[in-house]
Amino acid sequence: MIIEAGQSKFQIDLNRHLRENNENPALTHLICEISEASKYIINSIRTGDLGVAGTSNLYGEEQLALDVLSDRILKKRLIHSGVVGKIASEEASDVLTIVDNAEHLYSVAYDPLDGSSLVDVNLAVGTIVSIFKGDNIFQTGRKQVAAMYILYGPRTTLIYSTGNGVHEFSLNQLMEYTLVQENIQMNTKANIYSPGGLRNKYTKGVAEYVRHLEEKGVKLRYSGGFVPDFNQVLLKGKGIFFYPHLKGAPNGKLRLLFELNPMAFLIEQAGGAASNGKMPILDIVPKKIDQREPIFIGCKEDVEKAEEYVATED
Ligand code: AFP
Repeated sequence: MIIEAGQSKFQIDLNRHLRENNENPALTHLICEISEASKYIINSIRTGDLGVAGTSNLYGEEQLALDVLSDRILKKRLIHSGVVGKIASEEASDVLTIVDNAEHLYSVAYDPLDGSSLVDVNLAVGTIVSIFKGDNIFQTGRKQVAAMYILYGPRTTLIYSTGNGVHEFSLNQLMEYTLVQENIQMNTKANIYSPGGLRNKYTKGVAEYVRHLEEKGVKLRYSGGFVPDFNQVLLKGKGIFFYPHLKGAPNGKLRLLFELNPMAFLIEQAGGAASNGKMPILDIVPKKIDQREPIFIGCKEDVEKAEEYVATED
């Protein structure tokens, strides 16, 4: 990245960062359009109706008005971007085709407001986006050309990667995303862990893994929001998040297309790892839009250790 004399790198906005890293102009436009949509989502969170929308998504979860509103905001931006051929939203049951035979365009899978049930208790939530080239949204996560998330917390921050490192931006008072740090890298070992799911539903291997972490003095940090919990693991660089397979729920809770693929892309770009307990998340071939997978994501050594404990269950 070229920094003009006297120019602090921290005044670099998202668009300029993408351009100066010679990203594809259409992909740059798409990522910037998503960042623009996030500003309207912020507004709906800060001022929106927290009431229930009355509809439900394909998981049978009642859609909060904010889920529906955020989905509408993002979908509209993607449809009018001119560079998107297919859309899959965590809030919809089918893939939406905008342009037929769109090999030259992008396909986008997204969770418009992950953790929306936390908004009414004022906890942090986020938007998660996965981007593929072409019109096949059921490719393995390793084929993503970009992944990003926006975290609506005390600060609004945006993290993206196009396969050339992981970079963090913060929204300033002028509503511009300006660079905070580049090429975020994970450490090898965790000192925090973020365990999802009911503990009394943990299988033997996972329960023993938790005991192993606690005996190492690893501290528990869990908010119930995947985006803030993952962001803490990534930015502290010393953590592991897991929402494992459970007794009665062998695939865990989190969705492969909308939550796990983008975060797995980011963590591997940052030198970490993401596994379903048996194989890398990014190598899983999606079979259906609402596919769930167990997830262990964070420091490479801790993910490998989790796989060892899970293997004892076979
Ligand atoms: P919602 O989007 O339905 O609020 O679920 C959020 C989430 O999928 C993810 O953000 C959290 O990591 C996970 O649920 C928390 O699940 P538990 O409430 O079972 O811990």
